[in-house]
Amino acid sequence: PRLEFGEEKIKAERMFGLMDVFLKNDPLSLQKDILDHVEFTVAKSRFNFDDFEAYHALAHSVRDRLIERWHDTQIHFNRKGPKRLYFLSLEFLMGRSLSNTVINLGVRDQFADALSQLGFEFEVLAEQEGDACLGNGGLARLSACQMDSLATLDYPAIGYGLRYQYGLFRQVILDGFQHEQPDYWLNFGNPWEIERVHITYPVKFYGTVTDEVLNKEKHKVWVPGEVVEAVAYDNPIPGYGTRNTIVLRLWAAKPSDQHNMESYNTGDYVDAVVNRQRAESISSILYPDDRSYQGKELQLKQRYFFVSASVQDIIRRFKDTHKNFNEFPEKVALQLNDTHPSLAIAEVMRVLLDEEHLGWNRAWDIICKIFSYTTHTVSSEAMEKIPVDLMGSLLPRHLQIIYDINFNFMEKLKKMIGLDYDRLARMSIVEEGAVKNIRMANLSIICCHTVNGVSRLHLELLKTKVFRDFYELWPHKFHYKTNGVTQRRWIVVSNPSLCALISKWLGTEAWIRDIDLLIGLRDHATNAELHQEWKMELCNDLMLVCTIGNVQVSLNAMFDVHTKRIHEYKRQLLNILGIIHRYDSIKNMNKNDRKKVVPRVCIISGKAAPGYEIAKKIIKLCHVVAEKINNDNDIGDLLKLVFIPDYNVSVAELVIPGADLSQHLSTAGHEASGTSSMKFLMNGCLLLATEDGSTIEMIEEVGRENMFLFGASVNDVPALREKGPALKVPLQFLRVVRMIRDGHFGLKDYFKSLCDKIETGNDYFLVGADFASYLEAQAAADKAFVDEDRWTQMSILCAAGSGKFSSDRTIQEYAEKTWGIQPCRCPS
Ligand code: 7GP
Repeated sequence: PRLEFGEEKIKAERMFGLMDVFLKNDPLSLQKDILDHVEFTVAKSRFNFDDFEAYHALAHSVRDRLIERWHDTQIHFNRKGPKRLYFLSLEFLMGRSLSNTVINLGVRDQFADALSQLGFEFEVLAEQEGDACLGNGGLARLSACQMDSLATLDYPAIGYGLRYQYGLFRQVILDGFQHEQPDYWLNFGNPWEIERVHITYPVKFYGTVTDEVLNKEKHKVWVPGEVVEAVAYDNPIPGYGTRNTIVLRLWAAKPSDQHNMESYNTGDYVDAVVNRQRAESISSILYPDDRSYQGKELQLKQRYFFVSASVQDIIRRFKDTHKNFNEFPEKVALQLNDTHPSLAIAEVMRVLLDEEHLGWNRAWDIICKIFSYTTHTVSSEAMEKIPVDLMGSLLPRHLQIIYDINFNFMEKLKKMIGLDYDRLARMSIVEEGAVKNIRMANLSIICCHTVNGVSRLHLELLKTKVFRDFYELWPHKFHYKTNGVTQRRWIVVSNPSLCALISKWLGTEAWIRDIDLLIGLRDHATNAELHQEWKMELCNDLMLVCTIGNVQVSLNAMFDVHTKRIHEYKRQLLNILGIIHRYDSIKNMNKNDRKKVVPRVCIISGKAAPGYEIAKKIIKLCHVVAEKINNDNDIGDLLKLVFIPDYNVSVAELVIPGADLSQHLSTAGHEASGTSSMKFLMNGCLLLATEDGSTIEMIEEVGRENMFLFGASVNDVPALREKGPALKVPLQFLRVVRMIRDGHFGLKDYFKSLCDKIETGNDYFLVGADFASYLEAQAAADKAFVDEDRWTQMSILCAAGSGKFSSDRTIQEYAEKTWGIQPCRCPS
């Protein structure tokens, strides 16, 4: 039975009756749909079209089904009127959509059958799709996983983001160096989005603020100097095992018709058009640096553009059904994904004050009830600061509001802590100095009811270091929700054979929605039959090998994978030094000892921010070392090193299922959580890791004995750093660094600064201090790998214990403890 529609029931039933006819999922209907789209959407003859055209027709047929469910979900939400979550993020790393969508809609096999009768293979067409890379790294992929969980768990949520025309740069490696190429991902059209030409909002910039009297009360009026139009592009996000389909609404900039009318009269017609065109640049490019905020005007413009359009949309939706803003907090929860969207605080305040005329106290009361904030870093460089001058010129009214919020806060604070000027200065939203800055983290903490960290350790660091002053003031605000990833994409889509195996042994597919069931695998952890099948499954390495290309690798090698953004704190350098050490040791072994060596294929992949010189040197070092090792016939296939260029979601989907061992080497206290480790763990890949971020919680879930842990703990780190030049590093470490310095791999001048950075006394990330313990963990991994039964059992136990790290669990915690929203399930 379909939805009930009140008075419109009859009309709606007739319409949905028609839809039913259109959107049947039997092979014949699907084929007809696909061919219709070939003929009328792609505009190719249905008798002659290639894989690429078939992909587009297929994608449109899938999209039709998405749209139907999305409409039904919207109607249902509108009828029920639940509190909604608005998830604001400047970054979403969605990757490809096709495979994930058909799986969530439950029509994968039907489409595959229909296609095969048309002479096409689903997998081949799926390869035609490019990645949507509208984000940098962990934070952005987390948003994508969370959208999947929000839809699957039936939460009434909307994601808001920016529709960048250029996603994260494509990494091209030329002679071992990273080069960045623009990712104009919309080149061939994007079948997964729906342009909403009628959903547009004006966004204002620059100008002046004046006082006006209205009904005897003074009001601020912002007269902008520039107006740009925001257009909505909707990307439906289907839940799994539910009809619910939510939306990710991305904003694109286009020139506004409201403005610049004069220039048309003065004869500057061409200039005026060129100026209009410039408006579009606001949403044109994703900033590729996840380490620091540059204080660039365009970036601030981008952020405000996104925030203003989203806030207008949210308030419009509220006002469609409500008159009184007192009810706003009962209907609206706004989640800030890091501080990037935190201008939303000042924007909502501005709308409530200047447009809705609520008065300061009422407006402030609402602000304090609706916003929550999650921070994704522990590094103070990554904390966003906006120069006051920049803010004052671009957003003059917002600067006033932020000053007012700060004034009130400072007055209150003085009463609470007295005249402790250092602490007052640290907690102020305004940072004094040569350049005055607005501290967006302070603004967020002061205005949000909840501040979340992304792992238990992260919260500890927030409390004791990063936000200590604030924690002491408001301990109740600080919480954590350990990150999670979606098992739909990271097992069901990317590792279908493991998915089938798990379902077979658990006797159900229910774990795809209810991840806690995975624990049931523990009961079979020593079962010989499962071991046999699991080992076969792990042998999927073969797939990986084929894609690695020219490097000849041994099939019984251990596939050792290290994939993530290149950062000093993530210590790819430690891995490379370890590889050099392994190479050097093998070279010095006699024939007999060499027989005992476990062959390794080391895979490294990741992008460096374009301006991050040291990270780029690490990539080059990886290539020169690979060049040397891979061409050394003397060691044959005992050791290989492969750098996979252009790491993105699709590459991750390929390597994660094939990995035996994965590395997570951050210096303890630097990785807020880490999420790739969760994907590896779910896929039964063993972890070689430091006790950092969410790894600490993994130890509790899968047991220390099933992981290879090493290195200084968070508590050790300060003392080690303090030692400076007196810090002890092992001889092997000095030896491998010396090899690089001496030009063993060439380019000794080029690598000098890299070597200097890890010299004792200089080695902030403790590569030398952790080296001995790293080698021990590697040796333990080799030893375990030889014992096949032990390794297989460990692998099964890793997957079995990975349930906690599903984003379903994370989202449910957020919903219940932070956002106060309830599931709202659309009848199917
Ligand atoms: C990352 C963190 O580095 C990572 O530890 C965490 O798992 C992930 O967020 C998701 O919470 N941070 C970013 O990607 C980032 O851009 C700058 O942080 C604010």
